[in-house]
Amino acid sequence: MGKTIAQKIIEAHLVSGTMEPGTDIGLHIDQTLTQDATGTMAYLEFEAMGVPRVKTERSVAYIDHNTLQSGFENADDHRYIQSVAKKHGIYFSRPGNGICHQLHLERFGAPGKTLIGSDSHTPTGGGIGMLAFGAGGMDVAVAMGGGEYHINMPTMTKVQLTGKLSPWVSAKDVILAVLDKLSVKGGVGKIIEYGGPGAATLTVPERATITNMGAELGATTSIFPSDNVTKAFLAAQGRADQWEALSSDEDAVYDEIIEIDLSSLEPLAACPHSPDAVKPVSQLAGMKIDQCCIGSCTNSSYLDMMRVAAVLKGKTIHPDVSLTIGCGSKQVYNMLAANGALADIIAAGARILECACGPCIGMGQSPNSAGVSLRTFNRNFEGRSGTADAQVYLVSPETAAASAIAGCFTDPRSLGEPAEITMPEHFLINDNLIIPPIEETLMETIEVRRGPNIKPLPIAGPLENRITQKAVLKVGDNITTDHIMPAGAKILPYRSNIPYLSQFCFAVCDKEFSQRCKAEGGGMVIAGHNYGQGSSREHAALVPLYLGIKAVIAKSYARIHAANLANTGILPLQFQDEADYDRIDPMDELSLPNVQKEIAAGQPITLQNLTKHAQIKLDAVLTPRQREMVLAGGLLNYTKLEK
Ligand code: MIC
Ligand code: SF4
Repeated sequence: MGKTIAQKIIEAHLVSGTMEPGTDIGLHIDQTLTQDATGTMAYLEFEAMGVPRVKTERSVAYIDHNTLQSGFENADDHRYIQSVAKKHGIYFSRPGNGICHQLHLERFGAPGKTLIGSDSHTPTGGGIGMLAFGAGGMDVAVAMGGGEYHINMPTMTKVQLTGKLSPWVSAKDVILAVLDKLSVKGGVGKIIEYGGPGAATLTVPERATITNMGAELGATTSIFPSDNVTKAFLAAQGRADQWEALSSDEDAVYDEIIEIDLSSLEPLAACPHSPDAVKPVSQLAGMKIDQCCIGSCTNSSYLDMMRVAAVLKGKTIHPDVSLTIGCGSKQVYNMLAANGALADIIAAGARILECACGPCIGMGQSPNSAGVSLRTFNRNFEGRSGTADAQVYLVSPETAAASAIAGCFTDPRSLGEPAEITMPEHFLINDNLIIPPIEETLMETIEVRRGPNIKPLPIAGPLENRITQKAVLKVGDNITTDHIMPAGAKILPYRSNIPYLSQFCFAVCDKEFSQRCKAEGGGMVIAGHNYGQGSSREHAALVPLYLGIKAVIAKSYARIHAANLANTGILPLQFQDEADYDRIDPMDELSLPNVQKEIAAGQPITLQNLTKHAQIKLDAVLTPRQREMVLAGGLLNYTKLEK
C-alpha cells in the first residue's frame, strides 16, 4: 500500500510502537527549537536531566517572545538561555534576529526531518516538508537528551488543492477557509497533508502560513510536499544541499479528503473570538476599525511585507487607525531596507516594531477599549491582545493594509491590479545574530547565569490511590491555555517563576481561582470539550500543579495540553458519558477512591460525587507509557526511573 508524506517520515523515524492510528508511537527527533517564553522552563528541565550535550542533529534557542524588557526579568532569562545554550551545544538566536518559526524556516528547517518545538506553531516547518510538532517544554527537554517524542499515531487527512489564488487572495484565506470547514477541533488526531496541482502554485512562505495555522485546527501537524518550489526556496537561502524531494505515493490512502479550489476563494476574516468564526471580508466591508497589526509567525515573510509595502506606497494611513509592522526576521527587515520598501511603509505612517512576537502575544500594542483590531496573526482569543473587550479579527496582510488606509474593513480586491511581487532568487544571508555551539571540550567551563526570577519548578510526587478534592472550577467548551495561564506584557516575564504566575491562573474565567485553590489545598477542574486548545505552554499545567490541582475532568482535550498534564503528573480524565458533566457543580466534594490501582491496571476510573451521592465513570486520557508516567509523578520522575 502506498504511503502519505507523513507516513514516510514517521516510518523513517519510528523508534517504538506501530503505525496503527490512535496508538502510542515514539519518534526520533532530528531538530528541536525553543522560544524564550517556554524555553527557560524547558532548559531548567533539561538541566534537571543531567545530559551534558544535546543529542539532536540541531537544537536552537530563539529569543522572540519576551523582548519588552520593562524590568530585569526578561533580560535575565535571555542571559540564562544564552549561557545554558553555550554550555550544552545549542544554537542561540539573539533577540532582534526574529521569530522562531520564520527563522527556522529560513535558516535551519529541511525536508524529511523531524522537529519538535516548545511552541504550538512549530508545524510552520511543514511548509518546507518537515514533520514538525508543537510540544511541551518537558518533551523538548527529553528530545534534546536523545529521548523519543511520543504521540498517538494520527490519521491522515488530505487537502487537495486545485486552481490558483486570484489576485488579492492569499494563503491566509486558504487556511481560514479550512478553519471554516473543519473548526478549531476539526484537526484533532490528524495530520493534514496539502497536495494537488494547487499546492505547486504556492511559495514556501505561503505554505508555511497554512501549516502554521493548522495549529488552530487542533491538528497534530500539517505538511506540504517538498518539490521544486521548496528547492528554489532552499537555494535562495543558500541551502540547496539540504533539499530532498518528498511526495506521497500515487496509491497513498487517506482517511479523509477535502477539496479546495484556490480560484474560488475570496478574502476572509476570522471574527472575534475564535479563529474558526470565519466570514468573507466583503460582508464586513465598511466597519470602522481602530488598529491593524501586520506580522507574527503566520504572516511576516518577505513576500507578505512586500505586498503590504506595495499597498501602502504613496498613501497615508487613516487618521483613526494605528498600523504596526513587525517583520518575521532580520533578513526580511534588511531586504526591505535595502530595496526601499521599508521607506514606503514608514512614509505611510506605520509604527515599526522590532522583529519579534510583539502584539501577537500581548507584548505591547493593546488596542483601545472595545477597539476593533485587524491582525494578520493566528489567534484572536478573548483578552489575548491585552484589552479585555477588544474585537480582534484575523485577516491577510493585504486586507490589513487596505483597511489601514481606508479606516474601515476593506476588501483588497477593490484596489485594482495588485503589484507583481516575486520571490527573490537570493535572500540576504547574514547569520551574525546566531551564535553557534562552541567546542565540546570548552562547554564544561561555561557557567550558567541564573537571575533571581528563576524559581524551582514544581514536581509532583507518585500518584496516591485515593484523592478527595473539591471541584474548584467548572468551565465550558474550548477553554484555551490563554485562559488557564494568561500571557501578555505584565505576566510573561514570570514564565520562570511559577509561584508568582500562580496568582493569575484562570483569572480570565474566575479571579478567585488561585485563592480558592490555596484555601482548599488544591482541587479538581471540570471542563467541556477541547480543553487546553491553543498555546503549548506547559505553564498551563505546571501552575495548576503548583496550586494543588490533582485532576482535570473534561469532555475532551486538545492534544498538546493533555500531554502536558500527564507530563507534570496531573490526571487528564474524560467523562465516559458526556451528560455526567451536568452532575457536578462547582465546589462539590469529589473522590477518586481507587485511582492509582485503576490507572496501573488500565481500567476506567471511578469518580464519586460525595456531595450528590453519585457515581461517575471516567477514562484516563493516557497511553500505557503515560500511565507509568503519572504513577511516577510526571515525565521528569519517570525519565529518572527509566535510567
Ligand atoms: C502563543 O502563540 O500562544 C505562544 C506564546 O507562542 C505559545 C507559547 C507560549 O505560551 O509561550 C504557543 O503557541 O505555544
Ligand atoms: Fe509568537 Fe504569536 Fe507566533 Fe506565538 S503565534 S510564536 S506569540 S508570533
